[in-house]
Amino acid sequence: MSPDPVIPIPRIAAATRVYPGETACGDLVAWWQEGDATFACIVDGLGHGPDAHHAARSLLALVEGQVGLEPAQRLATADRAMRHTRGAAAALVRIDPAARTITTAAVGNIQGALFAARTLRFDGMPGIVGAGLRPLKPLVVPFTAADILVLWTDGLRPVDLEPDAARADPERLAADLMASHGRQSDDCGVLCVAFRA
Ligand SMILES: [Mn+2]
Repeated sequence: MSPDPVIPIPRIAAATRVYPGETACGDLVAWWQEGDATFACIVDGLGHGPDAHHAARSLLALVEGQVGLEPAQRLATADRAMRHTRGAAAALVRIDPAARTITTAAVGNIQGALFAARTLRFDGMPGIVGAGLRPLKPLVVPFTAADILVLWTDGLRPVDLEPDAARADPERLAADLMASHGRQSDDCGVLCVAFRA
């Protein structure tokens, strides 16, 4: 079987929801392009409210500012720069469409899964970004255009997807997962990546 010559284009969408009664959300998401690679990050500032939001904002600014470095290196740098914040759980992924690989690094109570022919789940390594990390082990995962990547904070119950979910529009999927899996007891965040052109 020859590889599909069409380079998949990541399509990303996310949903966040603030803890009832708070105005600042501690769960944040971001994604951006660096050359041919797409980066995506989901972060859960510890607790909720303005201090959680501040920690999450700090992490996003730090990881976006380290062009050329691997996801694991970026989280390690963020860890050292965030000691004055209350800290955060986070997952940072780099998607390389031509190589069809996802490089992930995750710390703390963040979960991710690549829903593929065989679902691959990855949890955050124990720890908190900002509280001192042990060396992070990056994970490189191959993907196909039919797969879907979902990252979520502990504001959502564990996500499982039907095989045909990959056909869904990621925006719709993120909104549906928020509605079906989001807890009322925390900030919530979910990020979905589809690869079908
Ligand atoms: Mn949380």
